[in-house]
Amino acid sequence: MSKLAKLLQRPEPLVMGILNTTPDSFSDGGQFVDKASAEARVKSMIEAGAEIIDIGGESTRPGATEVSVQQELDRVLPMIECAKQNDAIVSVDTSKAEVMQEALKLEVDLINDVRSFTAPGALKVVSSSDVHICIMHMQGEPRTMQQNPQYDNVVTEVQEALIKRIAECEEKGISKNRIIIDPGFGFGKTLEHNCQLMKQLESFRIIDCPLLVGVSRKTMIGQILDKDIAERGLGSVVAATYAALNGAKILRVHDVEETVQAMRIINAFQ
Ligand code: 7PJ
Repeated sequence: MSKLAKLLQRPEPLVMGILNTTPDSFSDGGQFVDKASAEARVKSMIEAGAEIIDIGGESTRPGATEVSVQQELDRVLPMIECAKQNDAIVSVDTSKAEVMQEALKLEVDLINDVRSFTAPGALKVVSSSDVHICIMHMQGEPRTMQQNPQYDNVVTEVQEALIKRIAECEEKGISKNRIIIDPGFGFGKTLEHNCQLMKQLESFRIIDCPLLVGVSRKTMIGQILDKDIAERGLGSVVAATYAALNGAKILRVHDVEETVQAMRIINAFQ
């Protein structure tokens, strides 16, 4: 059994620390682009208790510029090596089959694709390995997804889409025990949709795959609190804690230290 599979059997949620190596990512864009500071960031997240490091080289922010395969590889591969050397479980946040392929050569543990492996060749690359994958729900595509998101029932529609995607992955030979699911907070969803999903997070249990939740510093936190990105830390930790108490197994966060503390507190009570 893989290291990640073992950890997912544990009752306590896992904290996934975010490392963006992009100059234009919405929250920490530009802060970690040079190798030394990115390495320092990886180390400090691990010290703070992050068990997974999620490494991304392409911003999915609406309006973000596209990056080439080579650019993304140049950003991501050195950081994978760094996180590996520091004994982290490594996740790569990418949609490109070529990047997935190279990351797999470095024995990453998880491929996290906000586009759910819909790019040419992506599903094939992961199906011919035994890596874990995270499939995320998104309505539309990053550039335009926030223009006019619409659902009759956001919770059932997101669940149905995830169930359908799991079946498609299984058809390609990816067994369900390799799949992690994510409702995709903020990806083609209004504040109302995001709140509905959070309110009914428990109901994702019926899908029977580990649930990943990423709300860290997102617009929804800013909308509820009327705060800019730099001031969304506390709200993000509370939202992650709510998610953990309602079935989330992996929390994708920027504020690792604070989230780990929150998890220690709730674990002590359970
Ligand atoms: C998510 C992600 C998320 C997963 C991003 C941001 C935007 N991957 N990648 N789930 N968000 N699985 O960090 O706000 O919610 S990029």
